[in-house]
Amino acid sequence: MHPLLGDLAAHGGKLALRHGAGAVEYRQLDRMARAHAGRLLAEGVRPGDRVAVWAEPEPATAVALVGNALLGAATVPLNPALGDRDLAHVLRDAGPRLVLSAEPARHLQKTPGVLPVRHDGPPAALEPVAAGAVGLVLYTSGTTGPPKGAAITFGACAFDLDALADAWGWTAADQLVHALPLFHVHGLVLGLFGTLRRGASLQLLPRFTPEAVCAAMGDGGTLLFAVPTMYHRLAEHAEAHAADAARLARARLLVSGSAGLPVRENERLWKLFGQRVVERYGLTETLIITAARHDGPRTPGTVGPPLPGLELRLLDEAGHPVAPGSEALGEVVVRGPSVFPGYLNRPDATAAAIDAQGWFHTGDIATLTAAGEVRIVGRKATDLIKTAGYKVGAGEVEAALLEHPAVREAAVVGLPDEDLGERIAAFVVPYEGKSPSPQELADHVAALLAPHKRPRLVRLVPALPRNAMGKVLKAELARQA
Ligand code: MLC
Ligand code: AMP
Repeated sequence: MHPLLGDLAAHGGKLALRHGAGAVEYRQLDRMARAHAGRLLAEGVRPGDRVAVWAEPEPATAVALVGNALLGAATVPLNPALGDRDLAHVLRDAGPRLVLSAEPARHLQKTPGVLPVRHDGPPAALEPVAAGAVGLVLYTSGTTGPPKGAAITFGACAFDLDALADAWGWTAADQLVHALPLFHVHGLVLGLFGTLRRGASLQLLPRFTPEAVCAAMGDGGTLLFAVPTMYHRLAEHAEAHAADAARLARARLLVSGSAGLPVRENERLWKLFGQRVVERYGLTETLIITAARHDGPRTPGTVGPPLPGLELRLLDEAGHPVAPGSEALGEVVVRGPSVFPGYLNRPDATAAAIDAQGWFHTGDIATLTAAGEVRIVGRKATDLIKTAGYKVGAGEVEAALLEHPAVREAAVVGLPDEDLGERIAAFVVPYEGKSPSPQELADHVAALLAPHKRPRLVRLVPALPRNAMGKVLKAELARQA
């Protein structure tokens, strides 16, 4: 039995995955994934090796992700829109044995050795995989420097998914509507692996649009996982399309996460869909650590209680746990089976995040209600931005801007945004005689890093406001904007 995926073939002819008109049954998925694993073995890949996969939202990608897991290889999923600088960093840092893609022609220029996903050979007989083996390396941004590769074990995923299944009454009868990227925890661990661990079904959409999500919910979908930006766009759409609002209203459960859902938006969704969206909270490094229950209170503005089996505390500035119901602020720290073992090649960053007692320090600031629900109110680091559910470091965007020949200085902040939660704004001091256009600078960042890291607002300024020590006053910039 695989520690994360169990025995896929045991689900027989049950629908695993739909994509457009295509459908894949569990026994087909199992056979294709084992054929993929056999092909990896033939290419010299061994359990424990890393294999990169361009994460196109396609069935062949799912086959590669599942097949890698069955073999015990660690998948390094790549955002199909990844820019040159971030891609080079990930490939250098992770050192994958192979780079695979469902659409290799699309990535040939950036990864010349990329191989097509193939699953037409004989299925491999595979060795047992340990629960403690690393199954994923997921790249996540910090305040400065390039993204860090978080190592995630199969066992951590299994623990987390079982806790969530209990919280949400998630069973084999559910059909998840999936329009999230397959290269982060939300879409990959919860959406894809979560569905397969339950023996449930998935509708994999080629991209998020409100129309496509509503149509899929009306076509057998029972469960929706989405980020607040998606719920915002669904609300806008549903207000103008009553039939689609009714399709979402019939959902068994609507779940939001990866960023805070504003209370006002939550109320709007309640009015539109007649049910409260269920919120949950987590990080790449810890997986999901709190969740509202399907049969419990869904208090707007809170992300539910800690999942059973995890220890969670809020530490005040003196390092003392705050009491539930006290309204006192504290940093969320967490310990338990879903916490990652560390960042790849970064013992320094791992030691900074996990203390000697094994507590992972999230950097998120929260309060605890008297009922033990967590209310996230902010973040310790102002240089981390959450935009459309993606974490972006101000430092990485500033570094990319400084590589543009017209940019002398740059400062990046997150501004409040109704749709994105936070919008990346860049303040740029150009070299004398230069006046790069906002579009040019946004394109430059998108090409180096990724489109979601591009600034949505660029302002050319003669100088950056600084304090006596020379430090840029980012709060002042945000106020000006
Ligand atoms: C625009 N585009 C550009 C561009 N300007 N591309 C390159 N250069 C430029 N200068 C393109 C974009 O690539 C995209 O293209 C299109 O324009 C629209 O871009 P957008 O408005 O930025 O976003 P959109 O495609 O509308 O997507 C919105 C979204 C997406 C909500 C669907 O942001 C999303 O999927 N977010 C989810 C993030 C997520 O899963 N986070 C989980 C992290 S895990 P094209 O071709 O693509 O249309 C985690 C843990 C936890 O946080 O708790 O879950
Ligand atoms: P990532 O590193 O991309 O996994 O992002 C993790 C961060 O997303 C957390 O540290 C939080 O700041 C934020 N986050 C995730 N879920 C929620 C939520 N439900 N409410 C508020 N913030 C969230």
